[in-house]
Amino acid sequence: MKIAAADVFVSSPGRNYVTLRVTTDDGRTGLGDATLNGRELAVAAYLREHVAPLLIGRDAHAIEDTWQYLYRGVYWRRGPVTMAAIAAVDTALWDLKAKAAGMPLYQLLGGASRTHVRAYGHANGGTIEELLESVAARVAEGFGAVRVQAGVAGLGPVYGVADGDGPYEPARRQATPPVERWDTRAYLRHIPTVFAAVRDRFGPELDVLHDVHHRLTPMQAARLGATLEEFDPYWLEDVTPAENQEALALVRRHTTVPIATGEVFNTVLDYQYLIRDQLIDFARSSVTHAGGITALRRIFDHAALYQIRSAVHGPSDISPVGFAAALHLDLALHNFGIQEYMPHPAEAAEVFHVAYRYADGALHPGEAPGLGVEFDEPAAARHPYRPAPLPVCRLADGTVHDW
Ligand code: GCO
Ligand code: MG
Repeated sequence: MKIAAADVFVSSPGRNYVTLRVTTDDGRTGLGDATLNGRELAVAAYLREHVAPLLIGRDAHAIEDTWQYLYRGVYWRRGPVTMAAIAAVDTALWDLKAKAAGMPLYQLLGGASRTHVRAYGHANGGTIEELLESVAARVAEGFGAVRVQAGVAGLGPVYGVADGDGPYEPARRQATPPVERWDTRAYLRHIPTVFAAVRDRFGPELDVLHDVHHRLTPMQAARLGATLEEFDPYWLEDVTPAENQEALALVRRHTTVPIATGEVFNTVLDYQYLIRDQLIDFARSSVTHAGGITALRRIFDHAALYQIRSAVHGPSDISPVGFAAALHLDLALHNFGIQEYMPHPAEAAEVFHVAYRYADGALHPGEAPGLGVEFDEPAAARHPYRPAPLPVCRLADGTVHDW
């Protein structure tokens, strides 16, 4: 099974996706996701110009060797662009190997450790009342775990809150990044009232998650955690900027609130102290951004030594290919925690035909061989790439803040 072609597609069915399709000399195809939200064309060029030519003629079964060749072999290691490109190749090769074996991918990863993959849904609202309606909608869909994000009075659109009736989508189809306003003190005053209202309406059993999106200092995060403990959050996510692992040691000293992080990490080394020093409870990297199935499995195996569980990043900017890969891993891992589930835009279903399914707060990758995703090339061509940057955040005096 030698690699005969590696084609890169950038399509925009509702939002942008970068898809790698590897074809073998015996006519099989494998898919990988290389979507890097707002920087899609950089990964597409990396794959087309620097990776695809090296793949031709290689043994498609040699997954580990190909991973090491693309990681160690280039000298310039790590980084979101490189690791998304490696992830796409790795995922496509796992898809091919599982198809050649005639099995769903989770079987090659050790088989199912559970009957289904528990998921959390997103709820948001410009006001607390709107948020409560949104939580009620997720609960009606069967979710027992819901992420809650609410607007802060006076700030206008903020991270996690939908603009209009549709689902929340941070990237905007416009030439330059939209600007959002931020005020940490207003947020810190507001968020306990959000948790109080959600607990008051939905009781103690609902698992309530919240994403801080990297905006606080360690001491602000520590105080927030301590304040929210009485509402028993399932986790607080990304409380401080991701570059400084030691920040979470300060947070940990002051609160027992569970901490989740990792969606912007791209290697196990980004977790080096977080895992060893037990500073987190959930590791949130994705197949797409952390170097593929091979590398993410290693991160979670390392985390398992310290009772840290998986919580794979699953926003709409992970394509159905990357999302299916996550579900196979989720089903097989012993230390699975929970899976984020944010449905894709409706048009994505024209391009990606998926075997995975959602029901009653849970997902299953399905029994189709490989990942269980088919890519429709003509449909993708009907949805050409459109630039869509992520927002930037500014304080009242114009200072750029962490987004
Ligand atoms: C999440 C994330 C996303 C990111 C998005 C950026 O928890 O799902 O924070 O909503 O903002 O992936 O591209
Ligand atoms: Mg997040």
